[in-house]
Parts: sequence; structure tokens; C-alpha cells
Amino acid sequence: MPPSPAHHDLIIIGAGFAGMYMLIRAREMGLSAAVFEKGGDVGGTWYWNAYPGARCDIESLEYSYQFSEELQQEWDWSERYATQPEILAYLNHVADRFDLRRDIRFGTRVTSARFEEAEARWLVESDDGKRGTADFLVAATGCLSVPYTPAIPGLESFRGKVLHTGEWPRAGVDFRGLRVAVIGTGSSGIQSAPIIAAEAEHVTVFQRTPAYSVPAQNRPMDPEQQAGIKARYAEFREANRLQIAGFGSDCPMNEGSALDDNPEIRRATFERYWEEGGLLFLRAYADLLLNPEANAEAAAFVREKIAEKIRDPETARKLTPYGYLACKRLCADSGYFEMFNRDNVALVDVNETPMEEMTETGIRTSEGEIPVDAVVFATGFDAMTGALERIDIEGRDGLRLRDKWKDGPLNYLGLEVAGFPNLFTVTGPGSPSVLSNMVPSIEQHVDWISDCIGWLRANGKRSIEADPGAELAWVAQVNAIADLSIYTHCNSWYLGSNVPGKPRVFSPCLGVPDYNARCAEVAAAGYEGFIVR
Ligand code: N01
Repeated sequence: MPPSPAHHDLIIIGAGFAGMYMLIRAREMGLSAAVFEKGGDVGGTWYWNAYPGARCDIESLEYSYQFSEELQQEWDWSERYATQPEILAYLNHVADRFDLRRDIRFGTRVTSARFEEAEARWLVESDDGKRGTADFLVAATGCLSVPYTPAIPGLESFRGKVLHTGEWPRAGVDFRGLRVAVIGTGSSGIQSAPIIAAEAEHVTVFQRTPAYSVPAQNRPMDPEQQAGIKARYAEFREANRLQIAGFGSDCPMNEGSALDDNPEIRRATFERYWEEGGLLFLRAYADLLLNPEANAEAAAFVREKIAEKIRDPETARKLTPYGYLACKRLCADSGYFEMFNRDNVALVDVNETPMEEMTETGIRTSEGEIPVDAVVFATGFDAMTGALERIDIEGRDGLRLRDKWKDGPLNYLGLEVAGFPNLFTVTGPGSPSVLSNMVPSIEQHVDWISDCIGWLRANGKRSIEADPGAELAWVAQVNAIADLSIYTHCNSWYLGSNVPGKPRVFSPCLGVPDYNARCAEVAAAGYEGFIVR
């Protein structure tokens, strides 16, 4: 007989921002918790996405925890937008400061989780044979944690280096003297290609859809700005909670419509927000993501800006984005378009020149073979649902999560799923998650889950799960809100349409303030919309 698995109040899957904070809250509540983490250390997204040029496009002073005033006062950021190494150093500091590692099993990938109805507990198993049981299971598995690599014929025969931005080697990669292919031009491709091009002998960028990108306007942190925000951190965080995406309160949204201003004022407004940098450009007018005509004005402005940066007209033509601005996530770059003026960079538009196969030594396109020594897949993720569906999660009566979600992720508030009692999903599909500043959204979820567990215990209850009716109504509401925007009018990973065969369903919930208010109301009403036993 194998030994009985250790029992905990909570098992947490993942040790990124979400799992780490969940562990801290569990300990504060006097609960025993074990964290299972696939990686070799803490960090989640920021552990794996160690590709050259990786940095956050939410400002450092906002993309950080707020649960501890001491922590937010003692940590200093060195740049407006933190690099991946700096964010990882911050998370390591948090792990040390709160002594988190003693409850985290690293190098442990959870393979299955089964709800045992008689005991009302979860049995969790991992690839290294470790098992555990818990009253509550918290999936802190991340929204963008399963890399997606397209099935290119002949990939297995390629003899060079094969890399994915989302699974970057810990030791780094020396590109000197190499001819490199970068496939994909979303945020990861746009950040990594210019840095790789500065080091490699040659880079060929393979583009399927030209990206809208706004310069990040990154700069060293202004010490006065940092001190100023630290002096009013609580107010600053509160002001951000009232923003539609949970960040940017120091760059107020221009509440007007882009269509109400005359062309000169509109242009001046776009210029001003362009100078703010990155995602803040979308705050130029309140209707840019809601009104197609307003969006078209902003898109034309961005196209013009992009064209000014590229010397070769043919390259400029290929790089010119089309369709709705920010329907796919807007990118923030540092020298991406300028990179194409380098002699050692080429662009292949795979719509005009399809990739046919990989050979032992390169990539064969419809126009011949391009020899390369390394291929960087910047091709994104099986987002939102991918990590949860990779685990064999079995709820009541043998119901499997991946079967339940075969037509899309049914859930309530992005927090719980009917048929899966005591399973909580941090920033799950159906919550603002990727359409918000992730860190405060994670904290809001972890606080809600902690309060919920505390309430269950205080009231002598053993389990909570979403009511099937509440779940259907919630998913309908999330989609109805999305239909008011431009988000459903293109192919994007928000819709799952980047992964062949995945159902096309819009997963994130638009609007942080309303969502947070709804979560609070539901809890105050004794967990309305949930079945509590
Ligand atoms: O992935 P993506 P990502 N042949 O899915 C292309 C966050 N993030 O890793 O658009 C050729 O956005 C695909 O083409 P298309 C951020 O939320 C944040 O870049 O589908 N190309 C696309 O160009 C971001 O949105 C930061 O036509 C193929 C690219 O690969 C999210 O992570 C930094 C292809 C994938 O783009 C994901 O970003 C990095 C094929 N067969 C990431 N298949 C910051 O904070 C796919 N593509 C700044």
C-alpha cells in the first residue's frame, strides 16, 4: 500500500504572483498549504519568459504587490517598465522576505486532481509521483503559461536550435554568429527580435499579421516620481482600482469621443498620448475600443507613425497593420520598426510567401530555402484555459473539466466552476485578468478566495461551487459586454482563435471596477450564485 498522501487545508498549483500571494494569505489565516510548481523556482510567467528584451508593459510602480505596505516601500524599481530579470528579482525578494520556499515543491508538475466526494477533498497527483490531499484546491496556473508552437512540417528534422519565448533556456542563448528566424510578431516577437538582431549575424522575421505597436517610451525610473508615488501609494492604488483596466490613473482617460474633436485637436490628442507610451495611448479617447469609427481614426494615426520609421517602402508596406487597433493586444515596443532598417534583418510575410516546411538547415518558403541556425517561436500561448485543461481535473460524478469546457470555459466570475466544488481559479477565464493589470487582479481574487474560505469555515460549511444557472448567465454577460467592443471582430488569443481547433469564445471580462463590485456584492449576499453545503 502506498503511504497516505499528506493532507493540507489548501493545495495551490503554481508559484507565480498568484500562488505566492495565495500562500501568504493562507498562512496568515492559519491554514496549512502546499504549493506544487513545475518550474525550478518562483516566478511563473517571469520565470519562463526569460527571452532577450522581455519586460512588462504596465509601469513597475503599478505592476507589483500592494498587500504589504512595507514591501511596496522597501522595493525600488530602476526603470519605468521593469525587465524580466528585475521582476524575477522582485519575486525572489518576496519569496525570501516571507520565507515562502519551505512550502513550495519545485520541479513538480501537477498531472491530475480528483474531487473525492465522500471526504469533500481534492486528491492531487504530480509527474514526480508526489501526491497530496486538500480541502481546497487553488489553480494559480497563469493565463499565458502553456506555450503554443505551430505544427510546421519537418520541424523535427531541423538540426539547429529550436526555442520558444515562453520557455526560454535558463542559461540564456548566445546568438553571436548565428542566422536566426523569429516566427511571430506579437508582444514577445516584437520585444525579442530587436535585441536578437543586435547580436546575431542575421535575423529573418516571419510575420503572419502585422502588429499595431506603440513605442513604450521606457526610461530610467525618476527617483522623484518613485518617492512621490510611495508617499501616496494607498491612494494611488485606490485610484487605479477605479480605472477600466485597473491601471493608468496618473494618465487620465480622455473621456470624450474621438469623433467629437476636429482633426487638428484629435491629432494633437493622439500625439500627446503617443508620447505617454505603450498601452496608455488607448486612453486618448474613451471610445477607441467601443466605436469602430473612433478606432479607425486612432488606427490611421498609428499606421502613419509606423510608416515614418521604415526606410524601405516595400518593407513598410508589409509592416503596415490593418483592421481594428488593439483588437489583438496592442504591443509596446522599443525600436521594433526601426530594426527593419538594419542590413542584417529581413521580413517575410507568410501570407505572400508561405512557409512550406523546415529542413535540416533552414526554412523552405514558396520562394526557396532560407538557411538558419536557430528558430525562435514567438507564437504565443494556449491562453486562459490551456494550463487548466492540461491537468486531468475530475469533479463530482466523474465530470472532467476539459469535457465540460469543450465548447468554451463555463464558469462563474472566473472563480469557480459548477461540478467542481472547492476548486478556485485565480484570474480564471471570465474575470478581467489579461484585460487588466494582472497583479492587482490577482490580489483581488486571492483576497476573495481567502475571505470565502474563512466564511465557509466560520459557518461550518464544507464546500462551495458555482450554481449552473449563475454560470450560464455570467458567461452570457461577459460575452454581451465584449460584443459592445471591437474585441470580438478579429482573431486573437482572447478568443482562443490562435490555437487550431479551440472553440471561439471571448474569455476575459471587460471592466475592472464593475467586476470588483460584483464580486464584493456576491460575497456580501452570502455567496449568491454559489451552492454552499
Ligand atoms: O503571443 P501572441 P505573444 N505562422 O499570440 C504568430 C503577453 N505578453 O507571446 O497574429 C506564423 O500575441 C501570430 O500571428 P497571428 C501579452 O498579453 C506581454 O507575443 O495569429 N505566425 C502572432 O504574430 C501578449 O498579448 C508582454 O496572425 C504565427 C504571434 O505568432 C501575450 O503575452 C510581452 C503562427 C503570436 O503572438 C502573448 O504574446 C510578451 C504561424 N503558424 C507577452 N502561429 C509585455 O508585457 C502564430 N503566429 C510587453
